[in-house]
Amino acid sequence: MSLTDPQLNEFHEKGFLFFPGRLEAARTLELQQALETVLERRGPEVIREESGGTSARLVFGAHQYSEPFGRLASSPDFVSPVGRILEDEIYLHQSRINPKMGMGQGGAWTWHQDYPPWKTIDGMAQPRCIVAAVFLDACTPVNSPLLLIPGSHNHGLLDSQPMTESSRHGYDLHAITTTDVEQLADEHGIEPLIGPAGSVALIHCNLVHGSANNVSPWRRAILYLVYNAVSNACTGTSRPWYQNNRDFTSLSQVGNPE
Ligand SMILES: O=C(O)CCC(=O)C(=O)O
Repeated sequence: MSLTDPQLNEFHEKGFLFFPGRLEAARTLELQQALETVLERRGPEVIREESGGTSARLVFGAHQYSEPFGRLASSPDFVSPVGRILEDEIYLHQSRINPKMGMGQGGAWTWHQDYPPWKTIDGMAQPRCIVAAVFLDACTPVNSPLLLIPGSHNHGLLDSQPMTESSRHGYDLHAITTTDVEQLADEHGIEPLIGPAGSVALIHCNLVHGSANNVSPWRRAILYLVYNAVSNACTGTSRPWYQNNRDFTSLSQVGNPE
């Protein structure tokens, strides 16, 4: 997947690019099958929903213990466009899957930017980081698609409050203020990411986003691959491997695993 100059301009203007149905059907199916095993996983890398019950809210690090996810994460399909946007060698800072189970089990995500915990906890100096969102299920208007505020990344790092309950559960979500959300949404609008399983979005780490809880009967799983520029490698060491990968080897040197 190589990017054209107009796509590059669109990324800088909107803070994301969306490629509906980007992965081949066979690869999407392989990931969906691998997801079933990943969701069985027990361990600190699996963060449960705060509402109680057993549903996973996030499963970190699948690229390390599930071969199809590992192969995808170092695929040139991601390494090439992300490297072009960041104009640098890149490595994978983190991967996480949000299965967003149906019937209200998959909880809401308040409006936030992804960068604050990486900056404040992991020591990521600059927001030179791109999140590749890979749809493992179809995202429709009814199963709580990811909502983005286009152009919000150009407002820089916004004031935010760490949500203590989330921190306790290992995921440090920094909620931005209602005033900022209202102003940004009035200025730029809100776009839902809707598309079939296998769709891919490349998202700037300062883009404001969120989602409602999934009251539909259908799961809405998305894999998030977080790529950082090698020259921006994190200096913090407090978080474990599955949240702050310390291997900064450039993915272009890992070779083509396809
Ligand atoms: O998948 C979602 O609904 C939201 C997830 C999210 O915002 C995140 O992981 O930062």
